[in-house]
Amino acid sequence: MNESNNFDDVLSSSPTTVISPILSSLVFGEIRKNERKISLQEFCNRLPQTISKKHYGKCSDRTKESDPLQNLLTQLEMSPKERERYQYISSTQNYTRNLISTDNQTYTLLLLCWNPNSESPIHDHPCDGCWMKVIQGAIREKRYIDTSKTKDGTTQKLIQTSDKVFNEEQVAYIDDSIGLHKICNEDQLAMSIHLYSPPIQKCRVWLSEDNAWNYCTKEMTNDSEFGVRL
Ligand code: CSS
Ligand code: FE2
Repeated sequence: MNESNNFDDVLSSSPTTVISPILSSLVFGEIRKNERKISLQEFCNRLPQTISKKHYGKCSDRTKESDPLQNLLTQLEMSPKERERYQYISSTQNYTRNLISTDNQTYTLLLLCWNPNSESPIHDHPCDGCWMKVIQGAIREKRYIDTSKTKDGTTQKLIQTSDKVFNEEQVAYIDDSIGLHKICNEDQLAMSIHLYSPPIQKCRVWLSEDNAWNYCTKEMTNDSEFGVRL
């Protein structure tokens, strides 16, 4: 089902024949929330078109539910079998990175498995965007801004701007124009799907929020690819 078909469905199922633009967008939003769930297979089939420049531009507000990629991620429901294939867990790491799909050009899709009481360092995202959907447990995201970059920034510290818990099914979005973040799992094993566009090979990590200049570059490595442990 593509976007225009969805919209046709909404219009044809509406009891009114004339819908104002504002009303139609509200109706559309409501219907989108209730859209049917899609398997990982269908998600991967629809991803290239949804992400392609032709259908997706910077004009979309990616922080909103109406964002085409947020919307597609919201619909995703991995079956236990689909999850089983990618959920490689390692007790010796904070989290594992498990590659599900990539075209090596426009996107990378990963399943991250977070051990209990684990966290990532504060890091950036040298790509146009990072979408995250929690599929098991709860993920806490702390966001920061680097004040050493702003004209009046005098402290040279990272300043925490938000602290939010994302529960199962919730989708988050971040890019470097929004800030840096750190992901924490304070409870049982958690899992999240991460979509990076374009793919990222490295990022900057900070060991402390006290010094914005104290960062290093880290190569991103996968722990499994397409269901095969590396
Ligand atoms: N960026 C981290 C996960 S938090 S978005 C990573 O890909 O390893
Ligand atoms: Fe991140």
